[in-house]
Amino acid sequence: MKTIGKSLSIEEVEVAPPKAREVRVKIVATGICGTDDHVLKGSFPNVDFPVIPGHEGAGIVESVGEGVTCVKPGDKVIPLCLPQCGECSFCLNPNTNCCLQTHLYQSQNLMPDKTSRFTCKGKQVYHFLWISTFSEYTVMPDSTVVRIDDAAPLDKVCLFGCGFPTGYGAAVNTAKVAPGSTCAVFGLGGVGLSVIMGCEASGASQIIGIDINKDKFATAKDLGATECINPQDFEKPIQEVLVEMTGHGVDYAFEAIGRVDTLTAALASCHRGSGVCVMVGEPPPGSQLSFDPMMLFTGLTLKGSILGGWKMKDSIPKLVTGYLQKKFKPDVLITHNLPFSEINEGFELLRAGKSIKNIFID
Ligand code: COD
Ligand code: ZN
Ligand code: ZN
Repeated sequence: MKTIGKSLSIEEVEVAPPKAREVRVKIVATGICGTDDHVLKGSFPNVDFPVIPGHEGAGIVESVGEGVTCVKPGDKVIPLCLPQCGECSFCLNPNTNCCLQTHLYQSQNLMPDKTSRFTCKGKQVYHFLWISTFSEYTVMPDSTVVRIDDAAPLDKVCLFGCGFPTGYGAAVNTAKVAPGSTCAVFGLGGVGLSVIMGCEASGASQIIGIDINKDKFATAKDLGATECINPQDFEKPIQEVLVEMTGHGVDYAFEAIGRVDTLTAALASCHRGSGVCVMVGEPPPGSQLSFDPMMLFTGLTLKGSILGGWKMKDSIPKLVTGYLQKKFKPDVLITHNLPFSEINEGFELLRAGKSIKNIFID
């Protein structure tokens, strides 16, 4: 549980039974995503405290409320940090995965009936993105949970709740990286490394990883990066270095850090006639992007990608099945397996750049 200004504390929390169209899940494994750290730092918009964060988990359905037909007790499931209600105009639009129930359009700090299922010492505790995976039991609407293959190892496939599909999908869905192309990936955390996996799977011939932490380079190269560079090693701006390395700029640039300066650099490193820049990270609330509009005039494209463009209910089970068929290797991202009691140590490791993905098991 998190109260603003403090690290996480582990508390006894009462978790009420699911109401109609809600599901109570026993979380078996959860990862930490960079966004959870944004919540702890207070830089994720519209979070109410005290809150139970966590949005990259996997578990087993414990009970279901009235009217739930998509899952039943005993099913292995992944909670979805991006809902797919299946009914709103966004869900019916094949060109977006951003359901109107996401936190971008309505608060997900309380259940849809505006009450909480969490109580601690008699006081209400808030939900995070409706799924709060840093909890032994958690309740979520049925639009934010999906059944996965019974054979799926939950301590691995929890990564399909956010980090892996976010990065991989940015390359294969949002950018649609073409074979033989050149790519630059800014930020080599769990998300950026998953972008590299997507570029590699798409047949890119040059994949350049960019990070200020050189310790990330070896994994990036294992996953398909052809070169890795640290902007601090150059006198000139990194976009100029990338343009020189590729002739006229990269075909695709991905920003997976969540900063405006690196987004501007990613944009400027793209091929001016045909490059595609994909914004994967979320810059701090209230920030503004400033660039010469002539950059777009000759054909450069700037796009955003949330959760890799996947409609999550439709796609996550298929991705998990693909993992069981050895089509993806997100396990490479798991650097630490820790007991849940060490969750704060996990955040310390992430902030110190010593871990990529920490997985917590009950
Ligand atoms: N230049 C180069 N690299 C940098 C810089 C810099 N100025 N600053 C930091 N980095 C590197 C770090 O060394 C690190 O390796 C990497 O950037 C960031 O990695 P992590 O491990 O901290 O973060 P991830 O990969 O787990 O997550 C990154 C996101 C950008 C996706 C995340 O923080 C974010 O912005 N999330 C919100 C976007 C969203 O909605 N995502 C989907 C749901 S969470
Ligand atoms: Zn995330
Ligand atoms: Zn919807």
